[in-house]
Amino acid sequence: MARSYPPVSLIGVPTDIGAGHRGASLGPDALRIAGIGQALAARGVDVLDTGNLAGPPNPWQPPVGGYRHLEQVVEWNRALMQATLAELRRGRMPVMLGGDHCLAIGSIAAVAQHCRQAGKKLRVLWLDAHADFNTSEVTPSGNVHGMPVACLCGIGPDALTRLGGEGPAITPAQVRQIGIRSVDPEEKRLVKQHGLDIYDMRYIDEVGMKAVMQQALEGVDADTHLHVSFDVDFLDPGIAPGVGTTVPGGVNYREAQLVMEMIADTGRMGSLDIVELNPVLDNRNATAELAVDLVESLFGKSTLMRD
Ligand code: NNH
Ligand code: MN
Ligand code: MN
Ligand code: MN
Repeated sequence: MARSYPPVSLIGVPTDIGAGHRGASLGPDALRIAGIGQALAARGVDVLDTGNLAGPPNPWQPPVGGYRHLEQVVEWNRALMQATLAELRRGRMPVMLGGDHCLAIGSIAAVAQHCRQAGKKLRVLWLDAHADFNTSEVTPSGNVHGMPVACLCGIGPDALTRLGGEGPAITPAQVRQIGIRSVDPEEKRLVKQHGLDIYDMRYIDEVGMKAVMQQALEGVDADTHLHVSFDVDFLDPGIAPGVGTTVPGGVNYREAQLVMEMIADTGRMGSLDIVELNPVLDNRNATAELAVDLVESLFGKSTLMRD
């Protein structure tokens, strides 16, 4: 059955401040060039491109106290939190065009605040090869794109854990991670300690993506706001080479489509990050085009008579 979607605001977040490779800052334009705006409009969505946020340049420095570029990461995320809140408050669905995954700290801090005010339950679907639950003590790189889930759960520097006010934005119980296949040794200990709900690639192989998604979406109801944080390295590098941190053995094309289609079927997606796309490493924008194809499915495009 055809579903109608709320109006969408695209928010460009041209930063690679939290990443280990330069180039994710070009992601927003690569997604535009791949036709993300036109694809949504063709789905009947009222789509507004709000342009790119501004933020500090990448100083490309080694870590200080376990973080690279913390000050700049905070500045980008403050700006994004305000922009995301503004779109939510005027009744539009924010779609973040990243940018590296540190930007999910700002987007989800805003979404969490909005949900608290609106009395909605927040569920975060984290589609990624990585758990992104590192801390300054255990990070192998100092790159903050490996830390956003921990920061959102209150584990990290005050400037990031309190972005949206007092107290953590979310609890681990609100998060479902899918596609995971690279977790650093000490990060493993932390995700176990905090009870993160992880559907890793082995589990996907064993039970299949349909069962995984049914479990990850269990309990999503009319009062739920679903935030989808789509790290493009979730996908197998064979189909999605344009990311900084490829990990073999990722989600294939059909599995990815099913993930997006089952999210669309809930009708509850309220916000979306598209992150880690790195056009410098891509093959003629193929990864951006694939991301747009999958976003169409998130907005209900399907084969035959289902849409
Ligand atoms: N776990 C590694 C780190 O913290 C890599 C993180 N890279 C990502 N995360 N792309 O999604 O440095
Ligand atoms: Mn990530
Ligand atoms: Mn990743
Ligand atoms: Mn599609």
